[in-house]
Amino acid sequence: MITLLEKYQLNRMEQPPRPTLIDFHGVSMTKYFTDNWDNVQNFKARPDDILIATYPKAGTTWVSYILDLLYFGKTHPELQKSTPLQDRVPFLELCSPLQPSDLANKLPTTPRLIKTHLPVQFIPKSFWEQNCRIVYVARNIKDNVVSYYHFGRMNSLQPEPGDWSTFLHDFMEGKMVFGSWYDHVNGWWEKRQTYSKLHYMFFEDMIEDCGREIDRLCSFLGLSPSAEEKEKVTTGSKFDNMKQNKMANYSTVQVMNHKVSPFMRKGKVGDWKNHFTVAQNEKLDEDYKQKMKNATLKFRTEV
Ligand code: PPS
Repeated sequence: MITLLEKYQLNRMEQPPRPTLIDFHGVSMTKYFTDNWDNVQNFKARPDDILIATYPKAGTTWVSYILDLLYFGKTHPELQKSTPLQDRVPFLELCSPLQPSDLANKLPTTPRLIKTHLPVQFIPKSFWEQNCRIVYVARNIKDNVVSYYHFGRMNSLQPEPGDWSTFLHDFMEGKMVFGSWYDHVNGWWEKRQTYSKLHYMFFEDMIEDCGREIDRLCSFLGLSPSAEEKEKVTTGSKFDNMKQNKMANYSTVQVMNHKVSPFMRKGKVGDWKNHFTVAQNEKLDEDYKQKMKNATLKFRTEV
């Protein structure tokens, strides 16, 4: 049987209808991330799997590409030229013909790098049982919501974003795919206290000094790239280079309309200042104070 999305893919002029949000065990989701739930929950992680976890738009692609270069840049340079990043780093919970089925088990390389946006309580238990390494990337709320808004505009697998002020309101309410930003970043932060193989990193730190963050990643992963290899990773993963790189910029994904907003959009800290009104900024600061009250987790909205 042909699915709706396949039908729309056959006709490249059309896009699938926008999904609507559903309440899934208390978290807003869409069917594209829940339809395959039993398989997701039964996913068989391997001890050397590396999970890259983020709230959407926090720097998943950047860190995925860095890890891909670190692990396979030297051994499989041909893959980076021929295979889009989204096919080299499977999206754990994505259920759509955009991703070949059982992609993680068909990867030609190990360790497997696997991407997820799931909140910590939804992670399949095999990742914990196998004591897998997990890299979590978090981004300050203001730039995160701006990036998510533009992503909603350009990606027809996302619910209709509405206008900016509606989107911001919904975001504060947690009415977003993958739920509340607050719950996500805090949930993973708390997990870090009890699960030692979790490396929690920040988009802003990467912008400030990507080389330093790559060193920290390598030390977490037990990697020791040569100076030349590290230079290749640092250069290859620069925003402008990734933006030009068809294998890393999502230009091959049909449901994304890069003319509306490119996937590799700005890649900055502080773009929120071009979007928030003074009143919106005050409202978000107030919301933040309420919801992050006891958190030791600190973000920077400027670098
Ligand atoms: S997704 O769809 O959730 O996987 O998106 P994600 O990759 O997490 O986030 C996309 C944002 O990350 C920016 N990005 C980068 N910034 C700086 N340097 C590099 N190399 C880089 N790669 C991706 C990307 O531009 C999106 O942020 P915005 O603010 O929208 O530009």
